[in-house]
Amino acid sequence: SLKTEHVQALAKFIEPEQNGIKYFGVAEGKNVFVIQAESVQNFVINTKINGQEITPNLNKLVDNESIYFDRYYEQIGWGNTSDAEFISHNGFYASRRVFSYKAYEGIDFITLPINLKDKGYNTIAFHGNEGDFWDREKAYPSQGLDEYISIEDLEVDEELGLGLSDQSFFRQSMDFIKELHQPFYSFLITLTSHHPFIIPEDLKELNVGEQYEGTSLEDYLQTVRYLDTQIGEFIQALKDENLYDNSIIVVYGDHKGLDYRYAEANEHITNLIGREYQVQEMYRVPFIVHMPGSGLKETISTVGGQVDFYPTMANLLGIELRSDSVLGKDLLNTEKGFAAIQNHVAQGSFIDDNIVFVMSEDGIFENSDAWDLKTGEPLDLELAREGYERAVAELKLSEYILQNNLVPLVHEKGIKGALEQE
Ligand code: GP9
Repeated sequence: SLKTEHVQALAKFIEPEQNGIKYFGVAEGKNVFVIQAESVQNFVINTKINGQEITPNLNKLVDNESIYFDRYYEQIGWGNTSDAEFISHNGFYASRRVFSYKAYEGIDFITLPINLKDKGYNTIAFHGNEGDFWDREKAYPSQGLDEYISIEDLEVDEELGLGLSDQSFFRQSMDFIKELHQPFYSFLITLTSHHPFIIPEDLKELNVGEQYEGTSLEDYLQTVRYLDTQIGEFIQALKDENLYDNSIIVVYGDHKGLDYRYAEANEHITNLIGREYQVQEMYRVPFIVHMPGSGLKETISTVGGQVDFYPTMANLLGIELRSDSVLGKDLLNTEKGFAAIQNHVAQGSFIDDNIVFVMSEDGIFENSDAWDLKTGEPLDLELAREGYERAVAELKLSEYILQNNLVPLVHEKGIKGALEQE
């Protein structure tokens, strides 16, 4: 049966229960700010253009009492930004049929915000676009996000790109935040750095130099820099409101901004970063957990993806989560890295600590490509077979669990236990 097939496929990949959890509860009881940063890719971190840092504020975060995951990958499907939210909060993959909030409407979830509510947190989400975009308004209550402040609740005093400017967005969000009962979980989805990356001249802070002037890379970097400035100001506002010391600030990129298959952008990014801009770099987004007062500063280079957000955050926030109740892993306590990459056409692409594998669009393994993660050299496809099988198994299993409304049972019994009982 399909179920037996899932259980068998999974048994091959499931990792043993961990003993001794590193960093468990180090951020317990703190207010949590999660900033889902529109289109922010990892290559901007600690990179300079024409002598200037692209993201001085994010660089400062990385450098100061943060855990920085520098091999972290987007795993979105059709639902772009909203899938990034879904995967991160649930520890399951995006639907392959339609955006996840729609595909999985009406089922029972257990999410990071729900766990935090059980610990007495208030939960709230903010976004400077229409409330019903991506069905967020409808989906958020079952995701454990009790309050949702969208553009209808804010004063539209400065429009940029798809909606309210990030500057106005962060400033107005603070008016709500300072009234919240603590502790709280506050999820902020930014917008200005959305494709096609257009902001007025007077908001452009970078002088990219002749080489990049007027290119799509310049457009992209100007909006990323703009967002970086707003994040810097938001952190300053947290300090001014005496919220900084008892909070953690988490930033991650939702998905790529510039496609590596776009020759012009590829050439410019390759020049900028000094190595070839390829598929692995395109999917790579930053994940930074800044914990003031923790004394912790670490870069974790285990390969992971957005599906790992929930178990990793649960660990830091002192939430007991069975390691076999989600498809993600706690990246602070995982030896072997793995990230299944969703793409719209064929399942099976993945990145692990050694291999980048991109499944051919025709769905035929033999027509696919594999490279060495570190050197970029082509690899014998057979080396990628096990990872490919794991990626397919995880994605199918995720869909099976969600479609059959098994999340609560899976949290109670573990994936294997739940499927055996079902
Ligand atoms: C829309 C915003 C951007 O509200 O989240 O969506 P995207 O097109 O990136 O999915």
